[in-house]
Amino acid sequence: MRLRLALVTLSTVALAGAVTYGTASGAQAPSLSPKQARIAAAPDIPVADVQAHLAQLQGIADANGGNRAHGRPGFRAGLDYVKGALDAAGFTTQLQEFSAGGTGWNLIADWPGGDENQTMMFGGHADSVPAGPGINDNGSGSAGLLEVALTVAETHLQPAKHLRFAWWGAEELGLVGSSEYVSSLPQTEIDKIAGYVNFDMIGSPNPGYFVYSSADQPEGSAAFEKMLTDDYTARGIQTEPITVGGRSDHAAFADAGIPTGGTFSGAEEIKTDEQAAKWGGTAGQAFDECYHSACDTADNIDVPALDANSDVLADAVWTLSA
Ligand code: DPN
Ligand code: CA
Ligand code: ZN
Repeated sequence: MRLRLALVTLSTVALAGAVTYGTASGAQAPSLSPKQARIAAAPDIPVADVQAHLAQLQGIADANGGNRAHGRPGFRAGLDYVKGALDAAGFTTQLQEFSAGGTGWNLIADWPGGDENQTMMFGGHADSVPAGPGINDNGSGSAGLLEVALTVAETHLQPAKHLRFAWWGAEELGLVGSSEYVSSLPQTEIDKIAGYVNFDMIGSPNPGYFVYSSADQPEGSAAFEKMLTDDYTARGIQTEPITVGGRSDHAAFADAGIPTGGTFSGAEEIKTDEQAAKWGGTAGQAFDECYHSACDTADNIDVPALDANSDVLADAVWTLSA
């Protein structure tokens, strides 16, 4: 990990050097567009590190009856894996307990520092459905968030805003954990949250690249939509806006008047011919044929999609907390 980050730093320095001074041989340096330069500011997350977390979550499901569902032992075991890694890295973590036909927990992780009156939050749900291990839904978002949080720690990021990550419980029961969290906050705390960006299903095996639309959201969300969309564009990936509405954990934040955004690689919907033309994959097939099924296992992941989406997640954290 240390070696990997040293390399990231070196390549960033080399890139920055190339912009200013050209290469050592005196050849004309490739010039970076402002967007490309901004991407270079956030670390490239090695997808193998995200996959390693997914392998852990798969093993935890295997050892706990095949799932990580609310009210089942695999849920808490998966959350404890995430918490243990964050605690070791220097995050301040809390488990928020709630009950919903069984005990559930949210995991909240604060990165010390930054202006707490302007707190940027990033999160996704940590529970699976009872039918399977939930590796794409939502091991993918959980693992991407974890690896980006660990990279914040490794790089000793000192953002201007305060950074808070969240792994929600009982999303699959109807957004229970994230709703509990938002309703537990007094208005004075709500007012300190500058925004919330959600990552739910970011490695779909027949992927699409969707950015949460700001069309039906409060003022401020449009900036997140633009930041995320521009980031994919700079990577050569076309996106589509999507109205997620009440289908994921940003909803309680949006309802409380907090700007929200997110990315999504598709669930049970069918990929159209037009979408397959721009994204590859198989038209006429679901973005995730194993959605909410026993086959949502470690191999139910498109690795390039998980990689791009994890890198966009990192860039969102770096850019929106700056
Ligand atoms: N909320 C997701 C689930 O856990 O089933 C599905 C989903 C995510 C749908 C994002 C739309 C957008
Ligand atoms: Ca990467
Ligand atoms: Zn789900």
